[in-house]
Amino acid sequence: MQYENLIVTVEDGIALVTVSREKALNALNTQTMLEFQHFFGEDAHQIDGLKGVIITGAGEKAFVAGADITEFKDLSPTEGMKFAKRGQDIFSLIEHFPRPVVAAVNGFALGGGCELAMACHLRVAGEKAKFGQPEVNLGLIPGYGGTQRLIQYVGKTKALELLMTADIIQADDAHQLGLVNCVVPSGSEIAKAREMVEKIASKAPVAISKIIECVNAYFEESVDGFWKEVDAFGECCGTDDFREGASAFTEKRKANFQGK
Ligand code: CO8
Repeated sequence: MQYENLIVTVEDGIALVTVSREKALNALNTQTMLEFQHFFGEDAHQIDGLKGVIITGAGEKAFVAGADITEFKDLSPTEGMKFAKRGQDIFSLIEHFPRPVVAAVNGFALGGGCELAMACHLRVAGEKAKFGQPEVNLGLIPGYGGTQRLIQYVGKTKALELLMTADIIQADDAHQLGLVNCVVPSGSEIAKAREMVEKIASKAPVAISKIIECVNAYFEESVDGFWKEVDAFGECCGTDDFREGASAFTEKRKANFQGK
């Protein structure tokens, strides 16, 4: 697909996806959302030897400052539901992607931008990053999963506070709350995200994809996470990588995983 608002580059098996609408602080308009859908639904699955994906925002000011407010100010209730459902489905593609997806948060991550970061498996924040769900300022609530994911990371007490006050918090506070994995000097977010993806890529790929499935299962009402784990454990036992990992351990050498 020809992307207009996403810049996608692949280097050493790591895809870097940059949301590139700097003049609108990388706000997520419909085109950008459809591009995410295409990337995580199709294109990313075609990249040979993909180790993981890093998502960031163009420029120094914003990761993503939210959904594009100019696009949804006249939505009817039915249109609003469609908008929100489509966004949730797209972010779910990210959450269920079988390789690690890391948000390199380089500035404002507000509203849909914070929701995008939360749909990723890991979050690296630059020290100038700022997080918040300011939708109530607009007479709205988060629609791309924010009410459901924020609570998973920070717990009910803090989630209700952030969602109802619309407070914008600094990177260090986000780290203390468990919303981000680490805080790094501004400008080194992508380098740190790469380091994390490389580390994960040295492990058995099937096992990594099963970890993602099982952890997601904890939050899915219709799935018994413990059974999911039993099934996934069994599947891992059937992989060449399991035999390789176990042999490497006994032979005191580094495992050479093939993802099979
Ligand atoms: N949408 C569209 N344009 C935006 C957005 C946005 N979310 N955020 C910033 N911009 C634009 C501004 O309009 C401005 O454009 P212009 O230069 O043409 O006037 C440009 O980006 C620069 O922004 P500012 O001049 O405002 O920059 P400041 O440094 O003064 O302020 C802020 C930065 C604090 C980030 C400020 O821009 C701001 O508050 N932005 C809006 C943040 C926000 O409310 N985000 C949540 C949006 S709602 C949402 O995400 C809901 C998600 C679920 C949707 C479900 C579908 C129905």
